[in-house]
Amino acid sequence: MKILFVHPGPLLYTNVFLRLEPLGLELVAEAARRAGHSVRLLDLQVESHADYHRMIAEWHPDFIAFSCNYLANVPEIVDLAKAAKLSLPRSFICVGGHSASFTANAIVEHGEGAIDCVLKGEGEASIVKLLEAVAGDRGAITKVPGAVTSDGEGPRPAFVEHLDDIRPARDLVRKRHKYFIGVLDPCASIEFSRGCPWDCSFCSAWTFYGRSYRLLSPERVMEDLASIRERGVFIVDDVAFIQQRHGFAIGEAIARKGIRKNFYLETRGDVLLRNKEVLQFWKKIGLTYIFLGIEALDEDGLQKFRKRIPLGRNFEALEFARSLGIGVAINIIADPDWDEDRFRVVREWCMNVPEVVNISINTPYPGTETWITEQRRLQTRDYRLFDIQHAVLPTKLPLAAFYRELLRTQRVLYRKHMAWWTMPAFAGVLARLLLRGQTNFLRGIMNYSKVYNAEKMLADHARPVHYELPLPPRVATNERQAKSSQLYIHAPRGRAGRSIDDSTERFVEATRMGAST
Ligand code: B12
Ligand code: SF4
Repeated sequence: MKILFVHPGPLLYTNVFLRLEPLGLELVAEAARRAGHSVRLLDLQVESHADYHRMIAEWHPDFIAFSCNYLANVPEIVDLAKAAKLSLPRSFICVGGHSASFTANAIVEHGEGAIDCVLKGEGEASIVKLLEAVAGDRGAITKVPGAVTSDGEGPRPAFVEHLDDIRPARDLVRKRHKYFIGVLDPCASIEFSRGCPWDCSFCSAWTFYGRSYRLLSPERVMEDLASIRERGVFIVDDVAFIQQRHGFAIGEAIARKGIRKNFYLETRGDVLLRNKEVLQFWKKIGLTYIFLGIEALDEDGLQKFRKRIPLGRNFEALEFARSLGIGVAINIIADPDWDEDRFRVVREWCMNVPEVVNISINTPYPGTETWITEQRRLQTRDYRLFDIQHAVLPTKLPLAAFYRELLRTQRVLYRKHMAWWTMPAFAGVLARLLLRGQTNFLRGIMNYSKVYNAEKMLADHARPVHYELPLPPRVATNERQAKSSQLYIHAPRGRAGRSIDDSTERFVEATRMGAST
C-alpha cells in the first residue's frame, strides 16, 4: 500500500522557541516500511497545506495516517482528513498519537465518516496489524489492539515488545535543517527511555504508558546517534537519567566513540540531586542545556501538582545545575487564579534567578487527573486553545487583564532569555549559525512580538468553533481514585513494567503522591 504519514502544523510555541522532528511518527512509518509498504512523511510544521493537497492529488495514497500528540491540532487534522476523503474516497484515514488516544471516540465523531480509525497507544506495535486488516479483512479492524472506529473498539493497545527493534525513519523527513531549539540549530531528537514512573496530577505522560518505564539499550542508542548528522540533539525522555547506570553506559559509549554533540534534556530537580555524577559526566561530553519542571513557587502549588519535592530541594537542584556551568531553563505553571500581585511576585523572582523561566498556563488535559478533578468549569472547549498558552479555566482577573499580565511577565522573561542566548559565550555560535545559513533561531526571535500579543490571544477566543472537546466526566471526590486508574491507555503492569532498580523504585515511591499501580 502507499501510505502517507502526516504531522500537523505548528503551534504557538513552535514559531518562536523550538521546532522538533516528529520522532514518534518516524518510528511508526519505519514499522510500516519494514512490512513492505511504500511510505512518505509530510511534516506540516515545516511544509504547507498546499504541499499536503499536492501530495494527495499527485501520489494518491491508499492510507493516510496523522500524528496527533497535541490536542490543539485536532481541528486541523479533522479538516485535513475531510479534504483528503473528498478527493480520495477509497483511502483509509487513521489518526494516532498521545492526544488522539485520550479523545479517540470524539475524533472519530468529528470526522463524520472521514476518519476511519483512531489507533491508540504506541503506533509501532499495531500499525502493521491495522494495515493487514485494511488490505484484507476489514471486519478484523475492530480486533486490532487500540483500534477505535464507528463500528466498535479493539482490545487495549499492545506495548512494543522490544524498544530496540525499530529505528526512526529519519530519512523520510525532507527538511531536517528546519528543526531547532534555541541555538541548537539544527537539532535532531532521540529517545533513551520511554514512560515515567511518577504520577503528577497535571500530566498524561504516565497515564499513556500505564506508569511503565522502559529503556533502550546503550547499543541501540549508539547506532541511532551515529546516524544523526545534526550537532544538536534533543533527548525526548520525560525524565532523563532516572538511573545513573543507564546514563553512564550511554555517556561512556559516546566518549569512547568520540562522538561530539550538544545535548538538551529535561529532568526533575530531585533526580538531578540524586544523580549528580552522571550530569557532571554528561557536561563533559556535550550536555549544553537542561530543562527543569519546578512548576510552582510555593509548597501549596507543588502539592497541588502532586510534585512531592520540597521547594528547598528544587532550589538546591537549581544551584547544582548552575554549578555545572550549563544553560538551565525552568517551567512555572501560572494558575488562572493569579492576580496582578501574584504575577508581580513571579516577575520579581524570575528576574532574580539566572535561569531562563518559561511560564505556561494551568490547563486540564484529557488523560490527566486534573481533567476529572478540576472543579472549575471550562470556559471554552475549543481544542485550539488547549495549548497551555491560553486560559481555558475562568480567570480571576478579566481575561484581557490576565493576558496583559501574563504577556508582561513573559516579555520580561523573554528579554532575559535573549540576553542568555546572546551572551558572549553564544555570540560566536550565533554568528556561525548565520554563516551556515541556519536562521531558525533568528527567525524565532523576530516572530516573538507577532506571536505573543494580547489582542491576538483574545481574538483566538472569539473564533468560530467547529469542533468541541467532550466534557470531562463529573465524579464525586471518593470516586476519583477509581476513575484515575481508568485513565490509562496502556494497561499498567505494576512494578514489573518499570525497568528501574529497587532503590530507584523506593526513591520514586517516596517522591510521588498517588496511589496508582
Ligand atoms: C518531546 C516533546 C515535545 C517536543 C515536541 C516534539 C515533537 N515534534 O513532537 C517539544 C519540546 C517541542 C514539545 C512542546 C510542547 N509539548 Co510536548 N512533549 C514531548 C514529550 C516529552 C515526548 C514526545 C516524544 O517525542 N515522545 C517519543 C515518541 C517516540 O513518542 P510519541 O511522539 O508519543 O509517538 C508514539 C505514540 O504517541 C504513537 N504515535 C505518534 N504518532 C502517531 C501516529 C499514528 C498514525 C499512530 C498509529 C501512532 C502514533 O506512536 C509513537 C511511537 O510509539 C511528550 C510526553 C510524552 N511522553 O509523550 C510531551 C507532550 C506530548 N507535550 C505536551 C505539551 C502540553 C506540549 C506543549 C503544548 C507545551 C510544553 N511546554 O510542553 C508544547 C507545544 C508543542 C508544539 N507543537 O508547539 C503534552 C501533550 C498534552 C496534550 N494533550 O496536548 C505531553 C503529553 C506532555 C505532558 N506532560 O502532558 N513537546
Ligand atoms: S515527573 Fe511528573 S510531570 Fe514529569 S513526566 Fe513524570 S508524571 Fe509527568
